[in-house]
Amino acid sequence: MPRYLISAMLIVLVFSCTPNKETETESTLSAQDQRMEWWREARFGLFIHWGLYAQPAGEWKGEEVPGISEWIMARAKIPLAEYEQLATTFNPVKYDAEAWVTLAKEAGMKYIVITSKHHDGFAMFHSKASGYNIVDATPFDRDPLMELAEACEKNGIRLGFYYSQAQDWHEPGGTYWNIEQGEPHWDPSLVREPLMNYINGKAVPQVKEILENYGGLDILWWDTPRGMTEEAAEALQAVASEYPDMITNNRLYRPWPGDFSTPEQHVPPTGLDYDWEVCMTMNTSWGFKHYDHNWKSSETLIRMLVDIASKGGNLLLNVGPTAEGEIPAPSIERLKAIGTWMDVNGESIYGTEASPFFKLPWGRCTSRATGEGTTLYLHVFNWPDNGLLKLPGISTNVSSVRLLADQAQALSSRFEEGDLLIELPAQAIDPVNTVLVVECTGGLDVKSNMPSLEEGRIVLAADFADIHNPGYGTHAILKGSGEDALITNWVDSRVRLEWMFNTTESGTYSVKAQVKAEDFSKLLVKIGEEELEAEVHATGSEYSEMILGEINISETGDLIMSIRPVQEDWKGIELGTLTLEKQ
Ligand code: H79
Repeated sequence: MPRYLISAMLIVLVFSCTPNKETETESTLSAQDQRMEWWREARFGLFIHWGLYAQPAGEWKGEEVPGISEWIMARAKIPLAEYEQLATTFNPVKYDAEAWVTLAKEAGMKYIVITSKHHDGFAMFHSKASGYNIVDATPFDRDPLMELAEACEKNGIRLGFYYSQAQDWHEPGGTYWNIEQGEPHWDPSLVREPLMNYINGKAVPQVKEILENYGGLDILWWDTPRGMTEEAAEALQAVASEYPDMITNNRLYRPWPGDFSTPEQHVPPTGLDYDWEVCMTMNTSWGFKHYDHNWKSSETLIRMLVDIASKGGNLLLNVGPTAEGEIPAPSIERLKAIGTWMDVNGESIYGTEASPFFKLPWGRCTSRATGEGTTLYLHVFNWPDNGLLKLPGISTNVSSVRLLADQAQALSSRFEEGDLLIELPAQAIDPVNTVLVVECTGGLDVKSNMPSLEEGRIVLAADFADIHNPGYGTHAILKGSGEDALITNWVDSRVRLEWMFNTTESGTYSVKAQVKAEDFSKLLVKIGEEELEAEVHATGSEYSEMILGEINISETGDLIMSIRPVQEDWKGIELGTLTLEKQ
């Protein structure tokens, strides 16, 4: 593709990232909208990381290799010739494509994305372009991706292939993690060649193969544009462009629009303007790692899917099958639990749109436009003790409120001071997430409940914080709600908190916090460019209200305040409500 076309695509990206849709050309918008239609409806897919790395499974020569298992070749600096030996024994005889696809389908997933070639360079499909592939280089005389494509076709599941287009640790022209820093490849026997040798000799031919031979892919999932050039991106995009119905992600090059963006291992705090898909592991590694037992609970995963849907995104949830070809039992258990929930509640996920509310302390909301108005699905994570569920700042006509799991039961509701109050049964039907269906007729007007300046104060409750926990590490936990909400277990110094708030007045504000600390700690409060380093002294076992200091807010409007530990002075604290007080 010529350079000017790439530039034109980037311009389209810039425009399509802005809410002003009128700036897009109609044809661009409708072609993209058309191919994205099923994906936006689907909301939930299965990511599969499967390759030679499943065999060492995080261990090399008796040593545990830290990090994600598919990176073992780079992390343990394994020479090519040694890593290649894995192929000679890779024989996943227990592989059953139909079983994998059925498992995904029963979990409520609508699509699957599988690694056709990861950074290690080994193709999990039959490739004429490189003999380093599962059919030609292993005793397993089958093409597992062909079998998967057939099972997907049979079961009505959409299929995508992941292809690591830049990093290929096996090729003289492929890139690797530190190539941009000028570091050599760890294996000196790999005599370097230009990137384009690899792109033209392997990546382009293999991408052609996967697009031609597997019945037409629904998604092509690029990864890590490390060391990519515009020329390389153009060559690969030219192949992808032959398939206008296929969706691609934003990782071909940087910056690159693709059809959707790809937050990895974290859920963005609010919705994004562009289509987006969170990719997430169930434990910590993507590829199978035999001693990675850090499993997220089914409850966490169900709520994560709902959280993402409430912000208008998709979830691509990962499994890492073993070298024998089996999906690990803890993953199966979780997929089944999600499936049980989706069987009853899928309607509140598929094809829904983002929540019209800023935040709901008791859970999340997804919505759907109907002929008569809007259906709101209220996902109640925390069942209120007083039996009343408050939907804040809403004005509409409510024609009915029902439990999604038990439609026969109509619930009473009333408006009070601009809020909708719903009378709930004494107990949640599902302690993880009980869904209510609120049918609204006519218009729907929601007044934002974003914390804002009132009578000189902005109150930032702990349950309005976005907790940014590290992918690997101890996670801070929110307990309680409203005035009683607390952030507990904030011991990892990489955890940071963020609040969105609105102010109509710039100037100096004092920052007050309810804190419990057993030891001295330091933290950094930041709003815009302004920073405040604050000391927290030991409070003993009780909470106490303390003034952290003063901070200048130079702008008005919607702003973000973040709090992060000062790494060297962090013993851990618990945090209740924060208040900004105009001086
Ligand atoms: O396929 C999965 C990851 O292998 C891949 N993307 C997802 C979907 C990915 N490749 N690179 N990254 C993600 C960025 C993370 C790189 C790291 Fe590292 C790997 C950080 C820690 C381990 C490289 C190796 C840098 C430090 C060690």
